[in-house]
Amino acid sequence: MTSPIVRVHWLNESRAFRVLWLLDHLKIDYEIVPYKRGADKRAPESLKKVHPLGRSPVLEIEDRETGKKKIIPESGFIFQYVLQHFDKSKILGNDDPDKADQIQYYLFYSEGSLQPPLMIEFILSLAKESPAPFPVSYLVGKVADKISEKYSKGELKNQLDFIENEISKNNGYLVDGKLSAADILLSLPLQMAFARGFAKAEEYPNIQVWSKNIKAVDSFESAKEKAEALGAKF
Ligand SMILES: N[C@@H](CCC(=O)N[C@@H](CS)C(=O)NCC(=O)O)C(=O)O
Repeated sequence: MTSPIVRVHWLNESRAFRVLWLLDHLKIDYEIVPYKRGADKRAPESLKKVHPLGRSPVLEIEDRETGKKKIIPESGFIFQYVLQHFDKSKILGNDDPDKADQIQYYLFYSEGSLQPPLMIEFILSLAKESPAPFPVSYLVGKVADKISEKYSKGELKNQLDFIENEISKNNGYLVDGKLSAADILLSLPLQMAFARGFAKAEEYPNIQVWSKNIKAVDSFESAKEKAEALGAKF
């Protein structure tokens, strides 16, 4: 059986970089279909031709013999699909069923639990930065701070404390003391939490070391080069 054509619908400054990293780590040949965000930061309409939601990443698998295409949206689902179909020797999965379940858990956890408070913090920061005359700017700032204080800041802390502890219990990684799909998927939201100033790096030393260590692999560099060739900034 011939291997299918694998295409990544990649949007700049998005969650899609992780899919390149995942595929590079598994040494899977793939094509990149690039999309560029507009001035409004949204994806171009052409992405909706791939999947109606018009979001990236989307993985496309094309059977070379029949031409039949399968469209796989949603980062966690893409990771699950790739592990199931392209990682038979469990390079980024795990032979131990309990450990494999833990990896699966993180594939759901990323968008289900970690991204929501991060997204709220991000929207609140945009609201605070948006130009508005006084006293509107003052009131918006007050309301944003209140929502952050009552919900998203505490919830983000809850999530980061959990991850910090898991990394310490699992010898520097999320599962089984070695790089897995879980680490690659969580790399982006955890990096964002600190880069956007929603959490202080010095309060999470294990996450900082983890973040550096997981990127010390050839697959990160090769994926980065591919993304940079398309204009990505790191
Ligand atoms: N839950 C989805 C989220 C996909 C998503 O929102 N992607 C963003 C980039 S990180 C996007 O395509 N944004 C473009 C837009 O909103 O127009 C996933 O994990 O893949």
